[in-house]
Amino acid sequence: MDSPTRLDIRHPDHSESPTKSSMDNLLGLLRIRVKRGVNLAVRDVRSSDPYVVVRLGRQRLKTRVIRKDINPEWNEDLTLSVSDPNEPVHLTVYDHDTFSMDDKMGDAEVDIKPFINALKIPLDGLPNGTIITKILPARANCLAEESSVLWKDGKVIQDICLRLKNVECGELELQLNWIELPGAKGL
Ligand SMILES: [Ca+2]
Repeated sequence: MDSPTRLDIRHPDHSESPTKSSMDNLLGLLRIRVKRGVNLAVRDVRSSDPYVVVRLGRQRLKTRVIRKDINPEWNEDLTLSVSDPNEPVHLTVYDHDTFSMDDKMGDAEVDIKPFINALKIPLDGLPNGTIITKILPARANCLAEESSVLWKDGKVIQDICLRLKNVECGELELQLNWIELPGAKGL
């Protein structure tokens, strides 16, 4: 039989570029203000040199090291791109050491769903400081105290105080902000 040779022809036009597809899934940017640590664990002789590593999916960002302070004030903004609101943000505190491996000073997760859901509600015209959602501390989250999602200065923010796990002591204070991205899928 005279059958033509089948060729496996790939059509490059049909394959999406990774840049485009990741942009299609992008909801926007989550800006985490890492404000301060409170009563963090001692990992050197009398103090620690703490910094915070923030992870979301494959993204990993960190604050600067603050020397010899277990009540450090970072007030540093770390910005992550969000594609899946069900994915929690992981935070780990480390003690920087010059001549050995950095020691862990606890970790925590943040569920960003309540914050993302609040962003979908039309809020224009609400009085400044209106509380949209409150999240209570529970066994399933790492909250040290009640956390509020607020309408403040024309935007949605969430203040969070985390109790660090896998460590003897320490809390971490954060604030969540949202940045809409032109060209992204959005909420
Ligand atoms: Ca150290």
